[in-house]
Amino acid sequence: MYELIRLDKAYLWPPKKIFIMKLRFFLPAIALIVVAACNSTSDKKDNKTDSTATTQSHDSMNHNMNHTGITVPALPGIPMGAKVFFKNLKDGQTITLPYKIEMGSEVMKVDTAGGPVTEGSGHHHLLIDAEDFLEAGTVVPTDSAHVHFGKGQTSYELKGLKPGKHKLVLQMADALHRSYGQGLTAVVNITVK
Ligand SMILES: [Cu+2]
Repeated sequence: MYELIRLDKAYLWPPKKIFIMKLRFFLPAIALIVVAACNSTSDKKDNKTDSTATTQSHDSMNHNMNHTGITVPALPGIPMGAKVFFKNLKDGQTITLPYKIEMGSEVMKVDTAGGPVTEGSGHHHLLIDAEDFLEAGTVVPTDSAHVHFGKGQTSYELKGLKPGKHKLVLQMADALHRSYGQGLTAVVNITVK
């Protein structure tokens, strides 16, 4: 018995072994720190996502959307030949306000917002001096530069723009106000007299 303990002590005693033992405790400690750091980073990411989600659901509320957050259908693809266009606005046109803009579409059916997400249907949005298009899947913001036509409107009386050059973009989105992307946009640069 005594021999065994002695052997054991002898085995552990050389400083080399102690160093290895220290290392064995030290490494998990480093691993823990790394893990903790990673977690705090992903926490920050989560917070960011959460705040976006809150903004989106706030937008949703503005549009009387019955968004439960449980099942979100995928954004439908754009059918062949589908397009949107300004019926009575051409690039470079000069207009006098108020001006009744007519919004057209081919293949895509114009529907109300908030209903079921249906392929080949959506509603118009007018982007005033804003983006050229909104990435597919991006929820169209609700502000003075982003007008939703969630009741399925196909015309809009444009007014309140200062004289000068302006960019108007027609952007179609699905029932959940998610942009169909650049494929369903029309851009005109106009001058207001
Ligand atoms: Cu919308």
